[in-house]
Amino acid sequence: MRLSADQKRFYAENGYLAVEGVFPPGHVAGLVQRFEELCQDWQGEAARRVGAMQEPEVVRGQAGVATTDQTVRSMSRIAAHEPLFHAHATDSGFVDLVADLIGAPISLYVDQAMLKPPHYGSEKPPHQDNAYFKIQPDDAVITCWGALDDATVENGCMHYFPGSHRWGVVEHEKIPDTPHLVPKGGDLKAAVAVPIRAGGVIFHHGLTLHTSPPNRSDRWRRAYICHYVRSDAEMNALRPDSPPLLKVR
Ligand SMILES: O=C(O)CCC(=O)C(=O)O
Repeated sequence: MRLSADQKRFYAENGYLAVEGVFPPGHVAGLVQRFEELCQDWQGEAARRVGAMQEPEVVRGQAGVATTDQTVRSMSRIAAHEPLFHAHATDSGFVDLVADLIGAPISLYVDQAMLKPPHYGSEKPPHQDNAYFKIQPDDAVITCWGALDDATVENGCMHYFPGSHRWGVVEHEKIPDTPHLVPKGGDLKAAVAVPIRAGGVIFHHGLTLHTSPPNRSDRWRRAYICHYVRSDAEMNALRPDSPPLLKVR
């Protein structure tokens, strides 16, 4: 599969592009099963290696439920430890689509899972990824948001601010007592919901503002997210002692 001229134009104009059916159902089922195993043993060694974190409100005792396998919120740097996720991040058909949008050579900058549990999945406040990554040029970084469940408005699908990748880096401020950065001021009501089925991927530019609402439904909304960078870019937030990035093309 390669992207059409229309798809590339849509990405250039809007700063995001949803592509259905990038990964087959068997691949998605394998990732979901492994996430379920990691969540079941969320305090175990394998889950610790991939930085399994619980929903903050549940941890703070504000949700009225205990921390369980049903309240795990996120994991990070999974491809380095888990073969199925490594296979996803390096899949050549998938990387072809990334190359269509940012060119090559390409490395995996970082990968993460955002697992919005039923009922307790929290909002992801609006932000630009490159406000964190500080990669130059800005268009050398792309986020590939892989849906592992059908993502809908009800279970907290991604929402984008079309064209915001042309606004430059918007000044962000920290939400007190959280790791989140959010834009200072601005009209944040203009976001467009982008539902997508399991197996689809949403590609977004490093400067596109995005957010996702809470999951109040009784279904999971799990995503495996790969952030790629063109290997010749300047990576200003990488620590000097960071391990070498995984080259994917
Ligand atoms: O999965 C979400 O709800 C947020 C994901 C996100 O912020 C990202 O992919 O950069």
